[in-house]
Amino acid sequence: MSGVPTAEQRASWEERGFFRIRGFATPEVCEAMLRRVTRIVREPALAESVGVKLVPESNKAGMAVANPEDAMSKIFKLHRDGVFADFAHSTAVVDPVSELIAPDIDVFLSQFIFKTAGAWGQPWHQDSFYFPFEPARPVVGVWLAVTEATLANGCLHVLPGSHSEPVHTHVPDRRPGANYGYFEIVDHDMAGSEPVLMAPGDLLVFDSHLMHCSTDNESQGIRAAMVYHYAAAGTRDHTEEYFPTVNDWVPARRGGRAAAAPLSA
Ligand SMILES: O=C(O)CCC(=O)C(=O)O
Repeated sequence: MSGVPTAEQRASWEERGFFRIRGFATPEVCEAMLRRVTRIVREPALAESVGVKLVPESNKAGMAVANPEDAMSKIFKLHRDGVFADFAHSTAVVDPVSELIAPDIDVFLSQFIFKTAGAWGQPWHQDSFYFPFEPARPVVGVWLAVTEATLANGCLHVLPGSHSEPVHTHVPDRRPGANYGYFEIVDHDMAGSEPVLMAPGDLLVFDSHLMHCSTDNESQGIRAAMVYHYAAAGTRDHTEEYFPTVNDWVPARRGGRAAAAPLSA
């Protein structure tokens, strides 16, 4: 998408730490993503061949559900697979993201978030807490609304301007039964936060120091999102020294153009 980021988006990036692109992905792409993850969750052999990591929704453990995906929180490591790889390596994504990072970038993390009815939100955090990298930044996240994101179904909330903060102390999510890997910031006033309401296909581009959270899904439907993270090629990743890692560094842009997506499993 040429002309992105626009001057207005660039100003929002500098001052607020994020910008939004309305109608970025087509309904067909969103539907294809949802169809594919549903197959992956229902077919263990497929999940294994794609090499994903499945993370169940902790607060639904042991609950009887109609379909396996109803109890699934996230699927990591999708960015080598079909529609997910195509999106991650598209010129429309990597060109604007490279303008925020460097000409040569890698996609190193991807996750599909199901957020089905009753799923809990993720508490206030900065993604860079999970990214002990050299150089530490810039790291850019892109959050694609696969379905609508509303106040009722657990949209994201962001604290504009918080990207200029260092990474704060994060403590394990204090809710009994909280999801695997959830940590939260408890030493910062989030009073200036705002919800990010999204239509299917809208994209949020955000700085990895931006404080953000999501609320519980109190609706009867799904609030699905596909999230990718990008950093400069050649970044040294120390995650393994701190956490079990699901990072998988794949070239996304080289020599001034989008790098080809790896062949799917
Ligand atoms: O989509 C959500 O509910 C939370 C996502 C999030 O906070 C993240 O990807 O860092």
